[in-house]
Amino acid sequence: MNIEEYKTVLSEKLTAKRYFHSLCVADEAKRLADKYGADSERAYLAGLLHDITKNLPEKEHLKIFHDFGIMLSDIEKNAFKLWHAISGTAYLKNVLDIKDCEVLSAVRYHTTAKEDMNLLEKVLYIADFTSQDRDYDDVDVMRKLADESLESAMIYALKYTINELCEKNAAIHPDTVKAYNKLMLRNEEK
Ligand code: DGI
Ligand code: FE
Ligand code: FE
Repeated sequence: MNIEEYKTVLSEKLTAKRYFHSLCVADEAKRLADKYGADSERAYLAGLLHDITKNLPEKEHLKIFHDFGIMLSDIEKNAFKLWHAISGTAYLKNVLDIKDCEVLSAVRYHTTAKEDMNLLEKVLYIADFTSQDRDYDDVDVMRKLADESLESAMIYALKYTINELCEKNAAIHPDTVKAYNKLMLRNEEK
C-alpha cells in the first residue's frame, strides 16, 4: 500500500479528529526525524498509523488480541488506553501486512515508552506530544524541549505522564517506569 491508500484506510477507521491528529503526528515525526537523523519516511508512516485502532470499541480490540494470540498483563487488562498501541501494532502487522519492524516497534511503544528506545521510537513518542493539534497546558515547554534534545523531551514527557497517572490513581505500566528510571540513572552518572 502507498501513503494515499493508508490515508484512505485511516480515514475510514478513525473519527475526523483522530484522523487529523494522525496527519499532524506524521508531519511532526517527519520533522523530528529530519532534525535528529532518523529515517523520515519510516517516521512519517509510523506517525500516520500509530493510532490506527484508537477508535475501536472494546470488543474489537479483544478480537484482535484473541485472533493474534496476544496475552495482556493485569495492568494492561485494566488500562483500556494502553490497548490501542498493542492492538494497533498487531493490526498493522497482520492485517495491513506491514513488515517493517522499526515502524511496528515505534507504534507498539508510542503510549508507554520502554527501556532503551531507539531513535525512531523516541521520535514517535515525542511527536505524539508535540504535534500541531496538541493543546495541553505545557505543550509550549514540550515543543521547546523537543527542539533542544530528544532526551530532555523524553524525560519531561515521562514525568508529565507519570504525574497525570498518579493524580488519576491509575496504575503505571512497568515499561513507563523502566523508561523513566533508565533516563534518571543515566543523568546521575553525569
Ligand atoms: O493515543 P493518544 O491519545 O494520541 O496518546 P497516547 O497513545 O500516548 O495515550 C495517552 C493515554 O495513555 C493517556 O491517557 C495516559 C495513558 N497512558 C500512558 N502511559 C500509561 C498510560 N496509562 C496507564 N494506565 N499506564 C501507563 O503507563
Ligand atoms: Fe496513541
Ligand atoms: Fe496519538
